[in-house]
Amino acid sequence: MLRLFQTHRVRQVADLEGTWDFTPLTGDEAFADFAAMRYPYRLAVPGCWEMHPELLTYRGKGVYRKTIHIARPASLQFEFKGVSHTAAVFFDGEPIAQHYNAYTAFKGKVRNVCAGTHELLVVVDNSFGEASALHLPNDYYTYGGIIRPVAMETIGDLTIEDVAFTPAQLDGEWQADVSVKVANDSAREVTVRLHGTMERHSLDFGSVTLPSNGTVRLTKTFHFPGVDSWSAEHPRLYELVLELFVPDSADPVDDLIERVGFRTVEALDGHIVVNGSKVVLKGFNRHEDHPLVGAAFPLSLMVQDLDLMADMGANAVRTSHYPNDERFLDLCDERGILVWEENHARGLSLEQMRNPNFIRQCADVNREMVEQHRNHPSIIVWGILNECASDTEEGREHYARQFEQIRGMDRSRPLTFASHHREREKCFDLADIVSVNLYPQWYGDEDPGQLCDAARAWADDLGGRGKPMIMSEFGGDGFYGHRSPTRVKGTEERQADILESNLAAYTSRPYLSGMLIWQFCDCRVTEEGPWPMWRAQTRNSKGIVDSYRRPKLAYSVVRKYFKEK
Ligand code: ADA
Repeated sequence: MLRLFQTHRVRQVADLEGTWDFTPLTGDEAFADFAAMRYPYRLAVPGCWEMHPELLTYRGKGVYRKTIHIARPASLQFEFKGVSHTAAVFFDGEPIAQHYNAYTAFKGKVRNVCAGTHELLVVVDNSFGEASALHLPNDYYTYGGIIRPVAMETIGDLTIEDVAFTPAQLDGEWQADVSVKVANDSAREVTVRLHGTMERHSLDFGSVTLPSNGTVRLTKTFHFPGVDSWSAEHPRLYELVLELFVPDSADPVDDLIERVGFRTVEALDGHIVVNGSKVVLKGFNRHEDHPLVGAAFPLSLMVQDLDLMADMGANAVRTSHYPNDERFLDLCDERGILVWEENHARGLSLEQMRNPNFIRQCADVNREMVEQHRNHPSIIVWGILNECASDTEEGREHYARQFEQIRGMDRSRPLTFASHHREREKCFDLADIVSVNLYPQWYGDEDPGQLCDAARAWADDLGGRGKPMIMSEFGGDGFYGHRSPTRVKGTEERQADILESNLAAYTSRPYLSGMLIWQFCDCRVTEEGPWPMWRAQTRNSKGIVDSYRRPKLAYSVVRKYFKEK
């Protein structure tokens, strides 16, 4: 399943979910060898190759192969929702797309494909090294494979490429800027008409002449009297249907359907304000990780995660530390879960930020995250660069550049980053929301309430005065089933104690705009690098549920503070 709603009615879309041929590569093979190679595995797509008993810890390159049958001559567009972490895509031997980063989508087009049988090859690489500035040995696992869905679309020369929907409220009435990119892939100029509908509202963009092999962006502000707002309590969604016409034809040549909601977000007077009302985020940091599927989540497990969070009374999730699967965001839209979506970077030192690919790879993931996910009303905060070198002048330049890039694309959401630098932080002034990762009673003995007050004071002194503040990470390890009346570190009892004291402190501090527990579920960590030495079982065990989603003792503590208080 690609999304939770149908994104096209005119354009034909096929989901390429299934089993694909696969072979690992030693790295010495030339592309010419691929056709003659043996493909000894049939792996699930979406899926992670680590789910196969012979590939449990395989890191390197591999080729996925899929045979495609086309009944009539057509132009095709393939959309890969996520390949971990580098992909090169070939159609009948011709390169059609290349992409780095597991957590954002990319497309490749093939024009004028004849009827018959064709071959799609995807060379996937999850290796670490200088070429990869963001995927590196870390406190989560970089899996290998085609981890999110693949769509095959039949397209004509004229297409609707994307839409950006930005709602605003004026004198109590909703309006929205709707910006649509249309493309002409033919060698001649074409005049087209773009029209949209949203329930009883008609959105007329008028006509435009598209240059040959060119694109045009049409932007208009529309008024939507009488629509309902989207909120956590009433997450009302609307389908925005866009259709493209050529003159003298009532049948659209292409379409795009997006699901949108009407809501505003501001960082105002020290609070996060959604539709004019103050909100306090109570929720979790969550890695997309599960022992049964790795990072390739089926809908059922996404639903289960959100059901468990709801059972504990959470209203928010942070997509630590990368953009999430669109279907998870669709679910958050439907359920009124408030989302902090984050770009992909965790704990990079200044030296790692000096990787020659860092700036470009961050710019790409920021652009793709915003362009691909901006229409989700559930996303109320964009985050960047978790726990990187924001305590240095050189690091600050990266934070400033990335905030500027994101603001250049989307001014409708506040921006933040999670800092662990305490009073050495240099970037609070750049963000709209101050967020701090502190682990009182786990990595130190401090009292959570006193530390939180101290953090507010540092933030005030360091450029964050008047900005909302979120406790973006806190918690401690608890090994599922490890119980002891000694309550020593690592027991479920001790973890529950840590959650109890932290939540008691944060829920009673009205200046806080959020508290996000580290973390929702236990997750696998990389076996290379320093992490296995620091993480028993090569697992970060701070989950409130274990990796199989079995509740630990802390579950009922969280439930008490989020749901019952
Ligand atoms: C950090 C980091 C998380 C995780 C956590 C921990 O704050 O942002 O990814 O590593 O610490 O468990 O120590």
